Amino acid sequence: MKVILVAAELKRKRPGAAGAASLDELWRLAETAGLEPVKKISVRLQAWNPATLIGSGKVEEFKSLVKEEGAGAVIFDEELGPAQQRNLERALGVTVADRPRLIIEIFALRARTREGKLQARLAGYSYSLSRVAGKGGSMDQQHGMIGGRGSGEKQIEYERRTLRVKIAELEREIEGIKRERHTQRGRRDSVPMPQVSIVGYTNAGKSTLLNCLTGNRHGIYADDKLFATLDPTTKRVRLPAGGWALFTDTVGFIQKLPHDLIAAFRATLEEIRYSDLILHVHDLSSPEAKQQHEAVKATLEELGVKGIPVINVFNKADAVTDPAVSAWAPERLRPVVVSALTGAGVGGLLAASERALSRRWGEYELTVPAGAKGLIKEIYSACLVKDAAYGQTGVTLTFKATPENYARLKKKAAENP
Ligand SMILES: Nc1nc2c(ncn2[C@@H]2O[C@H](COP(=O)(O)OP(=O)(O)OP(=O)(O)O)[C@@H](O)[C@H]2O)c(=O)[nH]1
Ligand SMILES: [Mg+2]
Repeated sequence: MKVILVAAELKRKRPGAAGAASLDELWRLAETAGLEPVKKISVRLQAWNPATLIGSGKVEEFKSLVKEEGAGAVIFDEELGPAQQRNLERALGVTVADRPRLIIEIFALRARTREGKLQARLAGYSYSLSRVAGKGGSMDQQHGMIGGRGSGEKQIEYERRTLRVKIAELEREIEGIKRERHTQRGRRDSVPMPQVSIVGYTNAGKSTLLNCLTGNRHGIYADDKLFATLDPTTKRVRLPAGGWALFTDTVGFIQKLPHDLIAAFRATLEEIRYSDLILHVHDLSSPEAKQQHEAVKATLEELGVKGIPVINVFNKADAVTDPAVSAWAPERLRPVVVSALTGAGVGGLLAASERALSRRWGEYELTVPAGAKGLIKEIYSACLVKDAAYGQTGVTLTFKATPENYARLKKKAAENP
């Protein structure tokens, strides 16, 4: 299906490269969703139109453009309010969507595992729920006289309730899978290994980097596509001194990542919070590296990731031809420059990872009531337990763990009198 892409910004904002880059990204997103973008348009507005985002003159222009191009949909880079979306659809006579909808669509198309599929569906329902909720006012205005005010509201209430039930079901199912994964992991790793999360902007080269680290170039699917990876993969990687660590490659981030998606993928993304080290992979060859860096940091913050050491990896060094492009790798980020494609610098990255990890695991002691079976199990699965002594007050466990993990468990123990 042919689609027209639109980015709108206010006139009083200085025109920046950011808007154009965002529109180019929207183009790639549309292609990823299997659509055929035919035109991209930037409009500069005096003010936002609450009914249609863009003014009525622009709406008319787009209407003829849609006909001319034979487009089946118009996609906006900005998030549209539910009423705006419907008004635009009515005026243009074709499907109107926004960036969040498109990204959610891509996730639904690309998810492979059961968990990934469930999470994508959950995001879709949450998105729809926010739309139905917003539908209320204008529906009544539109149909209040014909169907009677009451029936419109009943219909909305029914839709809302159905969505809520579906959302609750999906959340339960996802929670179940997450628990299963935790027990499986507990069983598998009798000696827990340090966990390293590979995060970064979509297409930065995370999967390629993990393939390079494991020495298996084709182990994980890597492709020049946005959101090539949706389901996390964990691989064991040998560190220079001979120990092992678990590296997890996961879904990439993007600017304006829909909140519904972040919420839906929380189960997957939460794992990042428990990692001992984060490798933040950047595409050094991208002129957008700086904006991408900020977008990833904001998403990590939204996920509640803090206090975990980060190594800023600047990838695709081999593809940097213009030195001005690579100028953005500020010293304060202590960049580790690599090429996952050629392997250059990857040995140094492993050594740096090892150094960061070795600073991380301390030895701790915690006394928990002998009856707190769940907590004891958790300590065994998340930490390296060296000793367990049964006494009057409970079990005293001596274990190695990260400070965050210890703080988390200590808090749980305190809540578990
Ligand atoms: N030139 C060059 N290309 C690279 C390098 N690393 C990755 N690529 C290419 O960049 C594209 C994206 O790589 P992926 O590893 O799939 O990126 P990703 O970060 O996993 O992307 P998503 O899973 O989509 O978020 C692929 O075409 C890779 O071949 C590199 O060091 N140099
Ligand atoms: Mg990937």
